[in-house]
Amino acid sequence: MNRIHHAIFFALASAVGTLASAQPKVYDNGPTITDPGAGFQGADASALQSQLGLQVLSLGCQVTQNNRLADDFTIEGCDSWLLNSFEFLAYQTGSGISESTFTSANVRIWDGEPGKPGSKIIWGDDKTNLLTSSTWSGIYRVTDMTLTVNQRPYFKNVCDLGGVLLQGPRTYWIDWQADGTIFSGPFVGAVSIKGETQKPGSNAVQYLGNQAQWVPAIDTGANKPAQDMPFKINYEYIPYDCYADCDANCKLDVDDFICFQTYYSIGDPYADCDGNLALNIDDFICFQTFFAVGC
Ligand SMILES: [Ca+2]
Ligand SMILES: [Ca+2]
Ligand SMILES: [Ca+2]
Repeated sequence: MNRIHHAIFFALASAVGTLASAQPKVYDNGPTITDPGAGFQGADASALQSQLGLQVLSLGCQVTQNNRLADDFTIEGCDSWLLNSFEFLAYQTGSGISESTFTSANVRIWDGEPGKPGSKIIWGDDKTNLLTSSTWSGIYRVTDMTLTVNQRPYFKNVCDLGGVLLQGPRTYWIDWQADGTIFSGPFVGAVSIKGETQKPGSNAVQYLGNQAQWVPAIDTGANKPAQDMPFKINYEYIPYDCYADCDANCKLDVDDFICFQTYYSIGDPYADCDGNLALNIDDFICFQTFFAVGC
């Protein structure tokens, strides 16, 4: 809990101070390159590791089939993320690398796992094209038996999220689909880690348009390991800084008044809201002011 609040009380500048402390960050859901530089003409290879028993080269997220991919990310504590953009790798078989064939992508954000009771979409839709760029990633999707095949060039597709503000503590899900000028795909291979059949804790899901349901994104090979999908989120990290949230539970309610009174009664410096080194009625007024401003 931040108790250094006195200086900003009279300016009531806490909201401004919070935004000023935002830091650019990248959430990366996992690697794709298994064999750096071992692909076609020295490109990086993202190989399906068939020698480990894996069988699924990629999963579809085709607009034309109404297939989608979804995976989760977690915001810890009471901190907030201001989401700027979403990046995903995908390929269309046989596209070449000189020019992207991708034409559109749509993205949604959920407050829980898609398809589960109680989960709902809190941002985005399945229509709006958010694709702002699509560039050759330098990575080919291949198998470990065919490392230098150049038929599946991964493109890095960037989608504008326009500053969605999400608060922790919560696990959110993001789902996406894409379209392009080639009939095949778009396809995405799972997060790939050399020597491993899965990223620990993998739990991605795929929406199958022809079944109208979400299903686990598992590999059908040995032991059917669950998979995660590669994606990145570029965001501004906004640390939580809220004096009035006395009990630090990420929200303001009557319990925070009780908490303040408790600190006041024991003479804790926290209760010296106006910072004049004395505890009196002015500190109650000060606290009420912070509370009214909110977090
Ligand atoms: Ca996951
Ligand atoms: Ca609280
Ligand atoms: Ca005081």
